Order: sequence, then structure tokens, then C-alpha cells
Amino acid sequence: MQYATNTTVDALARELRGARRVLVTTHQKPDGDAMGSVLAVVRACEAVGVAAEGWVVDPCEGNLRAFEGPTKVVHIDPRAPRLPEGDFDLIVVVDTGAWTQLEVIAPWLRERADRVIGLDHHARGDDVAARRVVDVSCGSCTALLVELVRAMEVDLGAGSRDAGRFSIAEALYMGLATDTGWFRFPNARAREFELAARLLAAGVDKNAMYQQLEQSSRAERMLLQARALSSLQFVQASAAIGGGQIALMSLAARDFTETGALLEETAGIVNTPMEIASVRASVLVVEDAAAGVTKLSFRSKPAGSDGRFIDVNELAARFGGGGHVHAAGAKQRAALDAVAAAVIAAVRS
Ligand SMILES: [Mn+2]
Repeated sequence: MQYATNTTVDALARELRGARRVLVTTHQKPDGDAMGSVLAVVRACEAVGVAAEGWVVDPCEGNLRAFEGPTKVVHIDPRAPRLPEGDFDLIVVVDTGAWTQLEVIAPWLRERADRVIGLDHHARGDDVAARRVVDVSCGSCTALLVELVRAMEVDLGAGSRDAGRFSIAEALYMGLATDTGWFRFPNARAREFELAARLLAAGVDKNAMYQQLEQSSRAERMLLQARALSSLQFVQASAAIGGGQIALMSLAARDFTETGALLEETAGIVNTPMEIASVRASVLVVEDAAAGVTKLSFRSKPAGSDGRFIDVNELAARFGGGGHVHAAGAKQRAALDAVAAAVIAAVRS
């Protein structure tokens, strides 16, 4: 099975406009692009008079939830999962196409396979959606959804209730800004800046969004970051990987209990060592005691004059995960120390 486009955005837009009741979901532990994508599709449906609701599997950071406003989003607790209730004639999966990222809701989706459509910008995925558009050239899934919103003939500024605070444009900007690292990552190209300009023109308050998304964390999170940084070690990468230095940090269950930080507050911590000139990639391994797994986050940045990356998508794939060349994740049913040792071995080999 090849994970590739098998229909058009226009065809998916027609399906959405013709639906009676739509459910929109995304990968577990949604990030800004995932939540922005869910909110944008739900709001676009509402704008054309189609009933829609989002269903997302937590944990989900509070700074993202703040953008839900009156939009209906049901949060599923992965420790006590409840599956969607009601009759949905169309199901949309955004910002992923991988069963491994949809575990909780997968059985429910498989029973309704013919009704599932997908919009994604990741290179790897499965047959989750019967009809899908996969565009890896999009800096965020929401960049692809701009095309969907256009094809649905919905105004980008639609849904504004409070100076653009609950608009479609805002949801799209949330995904675009966060997936491009606020327009710093290599996936922020001319096209993404043009898109940002369109969204700002449609009423997005970028300063308010930055503050809400990036400057609203709790002190406990900073204490957790300090724990991660105190575990920082450097590993020399093999020539096969691309050479250079890789930063490795780990967080054990006790780091969470002792600081009072939550698992979802690890978001972004993996990026910190990338501030070091010699570091080409960063890996954070986190013990999720409740789920009995160790989670891995990978980031990389272009090196020097040739601008080449250590391909962390490929590195994550060795741990059963995936993502993008510059950002990826994985999950292992093994102890924290064993996973950290395996990362070191993978990077050196
Ligand atoms: Mn994304």
C-alpha cells in the first residue's frame, strides 16, 4: 500500500458539503497543527450548515484547548477511552494517516472505513482513509486545509466571534505557525509566508496567538525542563547518520512527580539543545509510567553550509515511529534506560 493522494481536494470538499453529520479527528496527543486542523474543518463545515464535531485523544495542552471557544471538541481520555457516539456519515482524519497514532479510535474507524476521508502532509501513513489527499510539500496540515476551505467556498475569516479569536483563519494559523516553529524551520518557505499574510489579512491576531501558545506555561513545566537539561548528554553520530553531535535528554516518571509537571508539558523541551551550534539533532526520551511506554521525540536542524539534515524521520522509523525529516516521534514498550541506550547505539551505528 502506497501512502499517497488518491483523490482531489475538490472531491473531498464536495463530500463535506454533502454530508449531514461530520466527525473530525487527528493523531493522539494533538499538537498545534492537529488541533488547528480539527478546528478548521469543524468550523468550515459549520459555515456551510453541516453539523460537525471534533473528537481528539488527549493529552492535549491547555494552551491549545484555549482556542476551541464554542467549537464542539470532545476530548477522549486514553486511560478510560470512550468511542464516539452517534451516527456520522462522514469522518475526517487530519494531520496523520498512521494507525499507530490513532490507536484508541482505530477500531471505531476500521468499522466505518468507507466513510473515512483524510488530509495529511506526512510522508508515512497507512490505509486509514479510503479517500485521501497527502501533500508533503505543505508546511503544515492547515496549509493543505486552506485549499479545502477554498474548495468548500468558505471565507477564511468566517466564524469570527471576538476579533478573529474563533475564526477558521486563526485555526489555520495555529497549525502553520506551530509546525514551522513560528516560521523558523526550513518548511517555512515563501509559500508559507504568503499563506501567513493571507491569514493575517483575514483577521488573525498573531501577537495574541503567540502569547497564548508560547508564553502561557506553568512554572512546573520550567522545572521539568531544568530536569531534562540536567540529563543532557552528547553523542557523536556516525557518518552513515550524517555525522556531528546529537543531544540526548531523558525524563523519568519521578521527574514528573517531583516537579508536579504533566506529561503533555514535555512539548517543546526537545528543541532546547538545538540552540547549541554543534548539535545537529536532539532526542528526548520520556517515561510514560501510566501508559507503560517510553516515548521518543526527535528534532533536527540543517547543518552548516550544505544545509543538510540528519533524517530523524528515518531514525524514528527504527523505533517504530515516524514524522518528518526534521521532526518525528516514536514509542517503545521498554524501560527508559534501555531506550536511551538504544538511541545511542542507533546514532553511533
Ligand atoms: Mn502537522
